[in-house]
This record gives sequence, structure tokens and C-alpha cells, in this order.
Amino acid sequence: MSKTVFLINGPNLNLLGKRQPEIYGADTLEDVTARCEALAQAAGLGVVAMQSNHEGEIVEFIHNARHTAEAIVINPGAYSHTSVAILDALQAYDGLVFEVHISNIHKREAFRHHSYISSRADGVLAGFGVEGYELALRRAISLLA
Ligand code: CA2
Repeated sequence: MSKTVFLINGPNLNLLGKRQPEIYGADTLEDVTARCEALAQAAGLGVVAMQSNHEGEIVEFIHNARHTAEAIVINPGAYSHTSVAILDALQAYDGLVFEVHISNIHKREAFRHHSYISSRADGVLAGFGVEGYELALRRAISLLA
């Protein structure tokens, strides 16, 4: 059975490509997901993608990963800066975790500089635009090979 990577996007990321292209770029979340699926498929892996604007749904999706996915690539959006619940869910997960931020959160407002998720992440990418998702996925692929 092929290995699976969960691709999780948090609040407002469903608006990718539709608003604020100067910060988040012109690609839609569907574009990003399709590229990640193609990259994973070429490496013999599966991707299960979800986006939610609700913290509890993200927590439950991470619970599902415990018996289903070998790695998680997650952009928790604004929950990065607030959510102990998502951190706790990731700490109860044994696989690889990569945190992605499209923008460089360290170059933005001070409240974005801290992420609760980073203390659990095996790697963190910020400021690589939407390419960050594929870079994180490439790292997962090489570690899972
Ligand atoms: O840079 C990132 O990827 C962020 O995780 C994006 C979050 C922000 O709260 C974090 O500080 C950094 C916001 C996501 C909002 O996404 C939108 C995309 C297009 C248009 C409007 C919002």
C-alpha cells in the first residue's frame, strides 16, 4: 500500500488566488493541491488534501492522520499564532510534520512571528510563496523513501 501525506490548509486559505495576490500570489488552492498531487503521484505517494476555516475540524483531521498518513504538510493560517489545540493534536501524531507559510511571517507584524506549531514541526518554510508546499512535500518524499 502506498504511503500518504495529508495536506492541511487552515482558515481563509480557500481564498488563495482570489484576494491579496500581492501577499499570497495568483495561484488558487486548487492549483497548489493539483501540483502537490502530481508530485506525490510521481513519487508513488498519495495526497489527501483538506482546507477548513474551523479549528476543531482541523484537529479531527489530524486525529485521522494518526492511522492513515505518514506525513502532514500544514499551513495552519492564523491558527499558527493562536492554537494550542492544533499543537496538541500534532503532538499526538507520530509522523512527519512540515509547517508551511506562503508569506515570510517574520517580515510581517510581530503577532505573526510566533507559531505554536513550529515546536512540533520537523521543518518550517516561510516566504517561499506557494512553492513552499511543494518544497515541504519534496522533503517528506525524500524522508519517506
Ligand atoms: O503566510 C501564510 O501562509 C499565513 O499562514 C497565511 C495566514 C496568516 O494569518 C499567517 O500569519 C501567515 C492567512 C491566510 C489568509 O489567506 C488568504 C489568501 C488569499 C486571500 C486572503 C487571505
